Amino acid sequence: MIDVQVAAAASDVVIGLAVGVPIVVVAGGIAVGMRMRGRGSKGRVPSGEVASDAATDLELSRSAETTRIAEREAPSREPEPGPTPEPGPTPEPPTYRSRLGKARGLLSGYLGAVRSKGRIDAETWEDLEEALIRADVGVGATGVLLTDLRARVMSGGIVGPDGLVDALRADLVAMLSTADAALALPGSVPHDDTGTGDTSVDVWLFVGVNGVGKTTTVGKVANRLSASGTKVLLAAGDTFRAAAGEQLSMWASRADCDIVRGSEGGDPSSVVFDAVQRAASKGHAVVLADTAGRLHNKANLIEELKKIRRVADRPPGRVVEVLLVLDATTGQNGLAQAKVFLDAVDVSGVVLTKLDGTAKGGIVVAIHRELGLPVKLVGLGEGVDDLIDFDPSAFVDALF
Ligand SMILES: Nc1nc2c(ncn2[C@@H]2O[C@H](COP(=O)(O)OP(=O)(O)OP(=O)(O)O)[C@@H](O)[C@H]2O)c(=O)[nH]1
Ligand SMILES: [Mg+2]
Repeated sequence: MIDVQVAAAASDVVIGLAVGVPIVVVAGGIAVGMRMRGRGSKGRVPSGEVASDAATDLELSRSAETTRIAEREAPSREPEPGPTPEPGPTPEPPTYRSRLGKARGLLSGYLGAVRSKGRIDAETWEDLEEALIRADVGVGATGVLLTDLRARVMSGGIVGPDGLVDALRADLVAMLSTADAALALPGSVPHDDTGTGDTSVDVWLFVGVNGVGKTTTVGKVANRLSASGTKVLLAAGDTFRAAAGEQLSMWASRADCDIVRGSEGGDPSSVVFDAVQRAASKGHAVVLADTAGRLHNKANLIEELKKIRRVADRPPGRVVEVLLVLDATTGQNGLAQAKVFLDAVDVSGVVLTKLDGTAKGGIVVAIHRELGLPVKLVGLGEGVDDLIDFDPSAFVDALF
């Protein structure tokens, strides 16, 4: 981490010292240590870019100020046995199979009943329909799946209950494999770090209603990109809630990346604008922009998102991902919310969070079918590593 609270000179963006200082204090020695580690981590910055990473006088004075405050405050703290521990690493990497227990539990009852019969009869179809509807696959997709399966049973293409369950599994995988779920990762579009040519900065926007997991997802993505050597800058575009910037700062520390914050109630577009400018001048490959999930009314929210997107797309910025974050536990209700966002910003994909805590895993199918959007990432827990790429086969296998 280089400068946890940085803001460029634009009018209403200020350094988040008021909130940042307690973080520095709480983080104690870690904060200073990580800052130093960040300054020394040029190994992950492409060569030839050293000059662009040199701190300006203004930043140095800000950094020094932050450090001074941390040192001044330090003695007043209660003695602690050591630095505040960061959340421990996830014991084992998340897998669909290990985290989709609830969804599998729901389906396995029905599928077990189907399999245990020696034949396919009316009850078989009722069981399958109920299973898919209860898993939130949606009425439309359930109808399509069952119509296809019935036809194949009638024509003799599917024989017996086991064959039927296998065919359903294959159909689901096929249905989920149609959309392009590849992320526009930094490097997939050329980025010139020399500062002489293309200095464009990739911007990812994270949108969605409040509480779905936007900020958490930004943190997880930042951690992943940062760990793979990408220089990431976070933009705290949720200026609506006082705690939002603070929450993102914690993630910036955890992911060892920089953050630009604005003042509470400030213009989020300015925050994103400043983040892009800073990224261009400092050689960050990507800006991950958090946004507010709630404003005074829906029209405000939509207008704000449109503006953020417009501003983020202004050179040197270019919006390469607009990820709609949806909470799987809300099931079909989430789809209605989603449509509002689709109308406002050109969404490139979905991040489906909290799949670990729901039996409604089938919502993935409904998203593909009804929103016409690929699910690109899936949240399988609250930890920093609990985000994985969407994999249709692994996902469906974990349900059966
Ligand atoms: N179990 C589980 N919890 C998650 C997941 N992703 C996020 N959460 C939790 O969901 C809650 C809300 O997450 P936030 O990231 O604050 O949501 P947000 O969309 O930024 O919310 P607002 O800022 O209020 O709009 C937090 O308690 C997260 O830990 C996930 O994949 N699984
Ligand atoms: Mg948030």
